Amino acid sequence: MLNLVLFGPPGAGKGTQSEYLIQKYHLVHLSTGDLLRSQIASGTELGLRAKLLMDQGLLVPDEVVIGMIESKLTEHGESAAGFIFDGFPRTVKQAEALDQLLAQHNTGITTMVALVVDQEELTRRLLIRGMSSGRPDDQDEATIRRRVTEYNEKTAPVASYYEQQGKFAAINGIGTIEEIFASICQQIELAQL
Ligand code: B4P
Repeated sequence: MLNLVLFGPPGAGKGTQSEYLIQKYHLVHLSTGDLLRSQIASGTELGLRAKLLMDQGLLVPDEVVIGMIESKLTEHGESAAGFIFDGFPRTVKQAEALDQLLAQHNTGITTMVALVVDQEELTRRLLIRGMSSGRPDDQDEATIRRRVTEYNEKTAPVASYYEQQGKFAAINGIGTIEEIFASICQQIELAQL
């Protein structure tokens, strides 16, 4: 099984690259951002609570996202060729929970690939997306800054968690989508040797 964590700050290109990776490796795409937005669109209680936090650029509580991932892993079970985790884990607690969940399915993370993009470029990308996506968290610089602060404080330590396990690679997230995709594939192939 190939289980990939795609990592990086908001707007680094995780969702964009996931679309290419699922085509090539036939992985199940698990994006906690997409799962939460679908709860919001359905008007569930979970979605309403998550929206209050997401619109402010804050992370949703660990138990909520871990619960969503747990049910998706159960749903796809052993039938999947592997999973691409996009936007998850975003805290060390989520990373520990993911290891435990995957162990229950007799598997584990193959590698984490981190997309490195500077804050100026992130802000530029998110503001451009905000003009057409209608996503409230992409609309203004203050909210984007809060998302980057959340990332630096709570999410960045997740990289060390995988580094200590020897499962971490950082690549340049600036360039064409094709160039970045090629670098990610190279890292996946190295991890599978
Ligand atoms: P996410 O949905 O995960 O969103 P993201 O970090 O904004 O996006 P991503 O990195 O995927 O960027 P994309 O490819 O779209 O999270 C949203 C919110 O949900 C969080 O703030 C949090 O509140 C909540 N949440 C989600 N998961 C959670 C968790 N595990 N725990 C707690 N809370 C959680 O790219 C962005 C833009 O850049 C696009 O417009 C794209 O076209 C452009 N782009 C991509 N690659 C490019 C390139 N190479 N060059 C130029 N532009 C590029």
